Amino acid sequence: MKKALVTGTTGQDGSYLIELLLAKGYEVHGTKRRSSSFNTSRLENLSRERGSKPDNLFLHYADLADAGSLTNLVRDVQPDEIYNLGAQSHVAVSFEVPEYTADVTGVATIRLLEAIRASGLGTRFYQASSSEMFGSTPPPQNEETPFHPRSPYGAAKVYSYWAAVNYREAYGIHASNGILFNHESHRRGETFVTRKITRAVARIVEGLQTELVLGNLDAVRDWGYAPEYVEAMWLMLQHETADDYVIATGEAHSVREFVEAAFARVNLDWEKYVRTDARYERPSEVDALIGDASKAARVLGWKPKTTFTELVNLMVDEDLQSVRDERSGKLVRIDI
Ligand code: NAP
Ligand code: G4F
Repeated sequence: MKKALVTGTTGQDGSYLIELLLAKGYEVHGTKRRSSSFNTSRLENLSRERGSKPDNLFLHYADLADAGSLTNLVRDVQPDEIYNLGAQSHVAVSFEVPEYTADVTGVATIRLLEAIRASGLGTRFYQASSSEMFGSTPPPQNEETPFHPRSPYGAAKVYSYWAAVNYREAYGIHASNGILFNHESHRRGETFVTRKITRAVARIVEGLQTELVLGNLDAVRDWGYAPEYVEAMWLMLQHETADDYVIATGEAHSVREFVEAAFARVNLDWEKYVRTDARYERPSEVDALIGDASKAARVLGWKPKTTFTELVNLMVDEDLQSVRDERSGKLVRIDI
C-alpha cells in the first residue's frame, strides 16, 4: 500500500485529493492546523459516507511555519509521495500579510524538500504552483512563459516553484510543479470570486441577501473544475520523470461573464443586484490568465472535461441546496 502525505487537507483541493488517493488504495496522512473552531468541514462527507473516519486516513497537527512539525512527520510517516497543497492562498490577503505569505507559501516548500533530502527516502514531491506566477505576462501562458508576479502570493509561489526545480536538479529529487490555473467547485473558499458569486446568488434567491458587492469585473480567468485538477497532480507523481506542467482549460471568461451566467441560472438580471466597490480591488491586478495545457495532454493524457457553463451551474445548484439545507436545519457538523 502506497503512503501519501498531504499538506492543506482541509482546503478545497486537499479534500478532493484525499478522496482520490483513498479511492486508489493509498494510506493517506494529512496535516491540519489547530483552530479555535471546526476547520474540517470539507472532509465531513468522507465521514458521512462511511459513518466514521476512513480507516486509511490519518490527520496530524502540523504547520508549514513550523519546520520541526514537518520534519517529524516525514520521518515518522515515511511517505512515498508528498503533495504540498498548504498555503496562504488568497491573493488579496497576501497584500495584507506579505511576510506571513512569503513564509508559508514560499519558504515552507524548502522545509519539506529539506525533510525529504534528510530522510534519503526517495519520496516524490508535488508542489502546488500557480498561474498567478505569470502575473502580467500576456496569455496564452504555458511552461515556457516567463513569470512576472503581481502579488506577494505570486512572488512566494515563484520562490517555491524554483525551489522544487532546484532540488530536482541539485539532488535528483522527483519534484514536480503543477502550474494550475483557477479551479473551482462548491467546496471553494467563500471569499474567492466564483464562490462569493454563486453563494450570493443562492442567498438572494432565498431572500437572505439583497446585493452582491465585487471589485474588478473585467479580470479574465481560465476556470476549471477542481476534482479534475487533483487527478492531474496524481498523474504527475506517477510519471517516471519529474517535470512541470500547466493545467488549464484554455477557455477564458471575465468575472462579469461569470456573474451573468450565475444569475442567469436562476433567471435573475444580475445588473439589479451587483455593484462594485474599490475596496475589493487589488494594489496590482492580474488582468488575464488563459492556459495552454497541451503538454499535460500529450505527456500525462490529462484533459479537462467540465465546461464553463456546467461549472457555473453546478456551483449555483450546490449553493442553493446548501442554503436550503441550512435553513431547514439539515446540515449537521461533524469534526473528523
Ligand atoms: P485553500 O482552499 O485555501 O486551502 C489551503 C490549505 O492550506 C488549507 O487546508 C489551509 O488550512 C492550509 N494552510 C494555510 N496555512 C497553513 C499553514 N500555515 N500551515 C499548514 N497549512 C496551512 O486552497 P486550495 O484552493 O485548495 O489550493 C490548494 C493549493 O493550490 C494552494 O497552495 C494554492 O495556493 C494552490 N493553487 C490553487 C489554485 C486554485 O485555483 N484553487 C490554483 C493554483 C494554485 P486551514 O483550513 O486551516 O486554513
Ligand atoms: O477568485 P480570486 O480571488 O482568485 P485569484 O486572485 O485569481 O487567485 C486564485 O487563483 C490562483 C490561480 O491563478 C491561485 F493560485 C490562488 O490561490 C487563488 O486560488 O479572484 C479572481 C479575480 C481577480 O482578478 C479579482 O480581482 O476576480 C477579481 N475579483 C473581482 N471582485 C474579485 C472580487 N476577487 C475576489 N476574491 N473578491 C471579489 O469581490
